[in-house]
Parts: sequence; structure tokens; C-alpha cells
Amino acid sequence: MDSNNNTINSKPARYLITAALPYANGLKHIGHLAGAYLPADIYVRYLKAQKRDVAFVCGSDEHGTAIPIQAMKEGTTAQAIIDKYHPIIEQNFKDLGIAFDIYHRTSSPLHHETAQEFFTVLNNNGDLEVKESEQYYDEATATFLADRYIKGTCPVCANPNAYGDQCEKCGSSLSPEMLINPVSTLSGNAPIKKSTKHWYLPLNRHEDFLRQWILEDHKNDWRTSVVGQCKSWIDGGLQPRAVTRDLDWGIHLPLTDSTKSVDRQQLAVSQTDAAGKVLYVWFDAPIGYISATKQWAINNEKDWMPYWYAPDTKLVHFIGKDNIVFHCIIFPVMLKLHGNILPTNVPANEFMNLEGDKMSTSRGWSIEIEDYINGWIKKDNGGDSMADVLRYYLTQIAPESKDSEFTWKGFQDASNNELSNIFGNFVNRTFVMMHKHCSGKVPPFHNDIIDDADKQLIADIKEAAIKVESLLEAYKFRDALFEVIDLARKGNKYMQDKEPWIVAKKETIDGQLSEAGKKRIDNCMHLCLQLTANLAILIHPFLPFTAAKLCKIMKVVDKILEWENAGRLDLLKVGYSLREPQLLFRKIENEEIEAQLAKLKASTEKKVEEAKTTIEQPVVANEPAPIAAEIVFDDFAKIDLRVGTIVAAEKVPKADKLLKLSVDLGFETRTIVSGIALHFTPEEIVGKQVTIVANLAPRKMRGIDSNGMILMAEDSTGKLHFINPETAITNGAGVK
Ligand code: B3M
Ligand code: ZN
Repeated sequence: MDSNNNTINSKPARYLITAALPYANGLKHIGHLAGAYLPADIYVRYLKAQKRDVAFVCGSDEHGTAIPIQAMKEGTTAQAIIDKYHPIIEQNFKDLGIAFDIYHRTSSPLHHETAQEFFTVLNNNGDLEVKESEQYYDEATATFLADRYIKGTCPVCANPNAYGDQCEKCGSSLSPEMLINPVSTLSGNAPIKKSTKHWYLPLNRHEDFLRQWILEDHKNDWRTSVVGQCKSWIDGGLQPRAVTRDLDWGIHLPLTDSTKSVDRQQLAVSQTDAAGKVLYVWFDAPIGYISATKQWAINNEKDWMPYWYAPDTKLVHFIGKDNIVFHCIIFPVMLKLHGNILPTNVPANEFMNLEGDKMSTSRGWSIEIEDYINGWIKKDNGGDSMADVLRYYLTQIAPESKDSEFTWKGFQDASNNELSNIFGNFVNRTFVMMHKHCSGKVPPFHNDIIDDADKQLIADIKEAAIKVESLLEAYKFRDALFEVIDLARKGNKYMQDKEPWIVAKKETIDGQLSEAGKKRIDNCMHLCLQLTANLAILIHPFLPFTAAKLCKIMKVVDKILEWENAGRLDLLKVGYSLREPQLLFRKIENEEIEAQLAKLKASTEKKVEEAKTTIEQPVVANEPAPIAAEIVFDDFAKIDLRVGTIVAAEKVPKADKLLKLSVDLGFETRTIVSGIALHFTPEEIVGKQVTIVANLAPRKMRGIDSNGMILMAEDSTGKLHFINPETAITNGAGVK
């Protein structure tokens, strides 16, 4: 609660805002954007409009096994990979208006020094432990197999392609020892065990601190999902985590000046250690926030220290949910030991799915940021307004408290029905009418004829400014955006009720508009114009390109966008002449949306084809699954297996993987829904005999009652095969 009160009662002296450092090993997709970068940018733009002292830092994460692995794939060096992707990713962010104060690199000498200094301080203070242990080793390539150099079956979800650090299917965080049937991704061989020495961060020593700091102090102001994930980590028992690796790509361990080390013999880093070992990527990457701040300070002649040491600094990490443990548990322990401030909040987002499935670059089921920029911003006549359309939709469906879903139809609706029809339309009508009825100048407001509708609109403007501010302070970006659009909606209604065009018609006698009519039109247009200026201020954190366009047509400099102006009704001076309106958003056509859907389908099919050709390679070879836990005969006897014949099969609508089967068991015909549609067409399986589990409890799948389960064998390529009798036998026969 402390930090919460802090923000409300006293404004922090400065802000340090971070967004997760993307691995520079490939293009990033819109899920990344929605997860960390866009909300961070919105928050920072708002803070800067508040004239707060802010540093917004980000940059490339250029270490870890992900980089050399990508280099192998592209047949090049790790250095070439980071030099290729770093500038592309940086430019992609710029094109979408993500305005970091610095986009740094963890390969920079400044970062290497900073990370080494950090390690040295912890090691000299006795805050690390050293342990000699047996680790997986690939003899063919003489490499210890850390993180992504090792693959195997996930102990949690049985995914056969889980990495040594994480299962990308179920999200479990793993260690190489947990993998079932591990293989080296370098040679495809089964590894041996070899002894090696490593430095560990003993998280177990900090359990009390973490419990108090997260589960008590922040239980109310951090997102429930973040606190929940932390709680399950802490309750699961904190273990020492290795912070070094036997690799050559990364930051070499700094030699220890053994006179300074509290335990010289044990903890000291020798020449040999330093040459063959590097810092674990998740040890060095978050320190990247600090080195980025240092470089930013150098570039701007500032002092970086208060941003990481002064207690009146508010540090906020924007990340996706897969990075929670690193930012809420491991890095804070490091910061505390090193004497730095701790994050005030870590507003992690959940995941954004795409058209009914998880986003995944490897399966081609994603929208790459670069692709969006090329397809919509660069060659489209909408230009950078299309950057704002994406920012709008991604914020409108931001996965703040649960996973959300991007659909192209939703994108089109958000753009056409809300941005264009509500926001764009209000501004456009205001400007068209102001030019027509007020000769292009801001008309006066006549207080003597103010009515309830005017008063209500004025109150709505003031209230919206307050609401949007408090929602942004609480990291509720989608609700905040809703309030802005809702204000535009109220503007439309106000104008619709006031009907200035009708007033003009009715009150014009002999070509002359009556005095009373003129005053009514003046008041309506005056308020609509002040509302437009307010909309520019309020929409600016979300849609910066649109705000800039609004400033242009209002002929004002962007100083007007300062937050203290929100809620004011004198932003545009009476008599000031304004520009002609400019269409803010164009309509998105059905064909464009269909083209995107077709493209998505083609890209996933291409990846499936590519995967087929690489499947022979050891990297993805499936080892047979380990034998399950022993059972006794009685367990087996409970399962009633029968032979039956598939007499009908059809696809289940809107479920790519499911077939609805009718299976003749002789004494009855069963409906069974089976997840085999990607392997067989309905036509090819009708008439086949199969073995089914006949006494499985019924289950509803896509609204259909499924009564039983078909047995299938899965080969090492993942292909399914029927288990059926050698020659046809009577339906209903038991299998024992
Ligand atoms: N590069 C992982 C990721 O992109 C990692 C984040 C580092 S933040 C310090 O999800
Ligand atoms: Zn898994």
C-alpha cells in the first residue's frame, strides 16, 4: 500500500519507465507490442504531458543462447544476427510512435562493464554461492548444454520440443535436469553429464523479504495476476538460481580481486572461469535497463544515479506475463542486494491470441510489426494514421487482466465504427460546420443563452479529463481509452441534439440569419471546438499521430497537449481562424481484411511445409515418450476396449482439429468427437475399423456429446496411425 499512497499523495520526483528488452534474434509481432511497448509508451506520453521528469528506456537483448541459435539457422554469426535485427526492431518501434528516450544494446561496452560491476559487488559481498555440479554436456561439440542448447519432453505438458529453460507450449519455466529424454540441439545426440562450477543467486535467503514486499506491501496495487504468479513461485519454494553459464556468447565473468571478496577461496573468479563462462542472460538483461539509463544520461548531460538510487524515483517495468518471475522476484533481489531502488509496479499483461489461436512466430501464426508497417503504413494512403489505428485496436483489446484476441474483423470494426464513425466524424463535422457557419473562425460563447445541454457537455469534458487521468495512473489503459471515445460520442450527441444546420435553415429569413439563431450556432460550435482541443489532449498518449494532425488543423503548437490543459474550455481563442478539416481515418474495406486472413493462412501453411523439411534434423526429432508410472492389473481391467467400424465422419464446424465420427459397435452406434482432422479427411476413414475406449465418461466438445475415445499411435514425426485388427472382425469385440 505504501507506494500506492505515495503516488496519490506526493508525486514522485522522477520516473524511470522500462519496457522488456526484445531479443535481437528476429522480428517482433503485434503480441509483443500489445504486451509491453504500447502500454509503456502510452504511460510515458501521459507522464511527459504532465511535465514529469521521465526516462523511458529500452533496447536489444543480445545475449543468451537464442542469438547463436538464430545464427546457426541463418548460417551466420551471432554478431551478424544482432547487427541485423537491432536496427530493424528499433525502426519498427519508431514507425509505430513508440518513443523511447533511448534504445540501447546489451552488446555495448558500457553494458558489459555495468553488468560485470553488478556481479562483482554481489560476489564480493558474499551474496552469491558457488557450486560444483554435474551438467549436461555434448561431447560432439564440446559444449555444456544450457537453456536453448538442450531440448526434451516437458515434464508438465509432454510437449516433446521443450527447451532447457522453458516450455513454449505450456509456459513452464524449466531447467535442463527436468527435461525427459534430453537431446543436444547442436548435434542431436543424447548428452552426457560433466562436472562444472557455477555461481548462484540464493533466492531462498530472500523469501521473507519477497513475501512481505510483494504479497503484503503490493497486494492491493499490483495486478492480481502478477501477485498471484509471484505467490505460487514463492509458495513453491525458492531455490538458488545459477547466474553463470558455460558459453562463449555473452558477458565474461569479471576477475575477482580476491582481497575484497568476503570468501576469497570459494567465490573468487579465476582466469579460466572468466574465459569460459559468461553471465546468464537473465542476469545481465535487466541490468540493461541501468546501462541504458547511463547512456541516456550521457547523451543528455544528466546524472543517471538518482534514477536508480533515489527513493523518490518511481520505477515501473512494462512486460508480458512470461517475464514476471524475472522482474518481480529475481531482479528485485539483485537490486536490493546491490543497493538500488525497487520497482513500484510491474504492470504485466497477459497474452494476446490471434484469430482463435496462440500467436507464434515459428508456426507463422502472427502478425509481424514490420509486415504491418509495410502493408498498412508505408504503402497505404492512410499513412501514419494506420499506426494509430493499430495502437487504438491493440489498446481497446489490451490483455490487462486476461488473455484477449486480435481478429482482423475486430480491427476493421474498431477502425470503421469507433475511430472513424465516432471520433473522426465528430471532428470532421465540427470543422466543416465551423467553416460553413462561422467563416472559419472560433465563434464567441454567449453566456446569456447557456442551456442544460451546454452545461452537461462542459461537465462531461471536465469529468472525462479527471477519469482518464486516474485510469492512466492505475495502468488501466483500455478503460482510459474508452472514456476518451465516450467523450467524443457525447460530442456527437450534443451536436445531433443542437442541430446547428437546422437552426441555420430555420432562422434564415431573406438570406439573413437571425441574431438569436446566430448566437445558438455560435455556442454549439464554440463548445464543439473546445471539445476537439480537449480530445486532442486526451487522445494524444494513445494516438500521437492523430493528436499531431488535430494540432495542425487547429493551427496550434503541440504545447496545447500538456495535461494541465485537459478540462479547460478556453483552449481555442475567440476569433482565431482554423484550417480546413482533414480526414483523420480512412475506411477499411472488407477486401483488405480478407486479404489479411488469406495471408495469415498462407504464412502458417508455409511454416508447416518448412517444418516438414526440417523435421529430419535432430533439432526437432521426437524421442519416444518415457514409460508412464506402473499400474496393477485391476487398473487396466477397468478400461473397456472395443473394436468398432467408423460408419460416418464429418468436420466439426469452426474447429480445425475435430472430426465427428459415428462408430458402429454392433450393439449400438456411438458418436465420438476426435481430434484427428489435421491427419485424416472424413472420406478416407469411413469404413475403417478402430479400437475405442468404450467406458470413458461422456464429454461435450463444441456442443457435441462425445461417447468414447479412438486409440491412435503417434510416430516420431507426430503422424497418427489407427490401431485396428489385422483382418476385419465383428464390431463390439473386446480387446484384452
Ligand atoms: N529478452 C525475453 C523476452 O523478450 C527477454 C526480456 C528481457 S527484459 C530484461 O521476452
Ligand atoms: Zn510444457
